[in-house]
Amino acid sequence: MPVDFSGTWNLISNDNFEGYMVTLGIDFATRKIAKMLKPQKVIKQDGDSFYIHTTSTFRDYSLQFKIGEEFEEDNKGLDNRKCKSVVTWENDKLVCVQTGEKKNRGWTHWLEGDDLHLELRCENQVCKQVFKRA
Ligand code: VLZ
Repeated sequence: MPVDFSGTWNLISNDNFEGYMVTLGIDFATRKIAKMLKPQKVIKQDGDSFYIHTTSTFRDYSLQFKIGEEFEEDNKGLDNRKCKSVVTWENDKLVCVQTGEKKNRGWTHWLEGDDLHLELRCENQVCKQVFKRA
């Protein structure tokens, strides 16, 4: 039985979100706002189906996918680049590969104790976020 990520999660730390956003080409003004945000994630996990909603006072981003099924991702409100994404289990980690213009793009979610961890990758940049249950 895989891990259950379901729940509402609040950001408590955010390392190198700046580097990640620079690599994605997010402009200076947007980065200045975005790095001050404390986004909340709402995750609904039902078997192989996932719904991940990241909300903030500035912008929201939502994603729906099934494990192993490739989908078109538009990254709307982020860098707006389209990519082909697929999410799989690697042991108890949820791993997304986002294939497109940017090399080495993707993310990994896992649980550590009571915390939700997220690593966001793009090219040579890694952003590390930690969330606690709301
Ligand atoms: O998360 O890809 O949980 O999509 C931040 C919104 C959303 C704030 C970051 C506005 C999305 C930023 C991170 C403006 C540039 C992400 C995945 C894993 C699901």
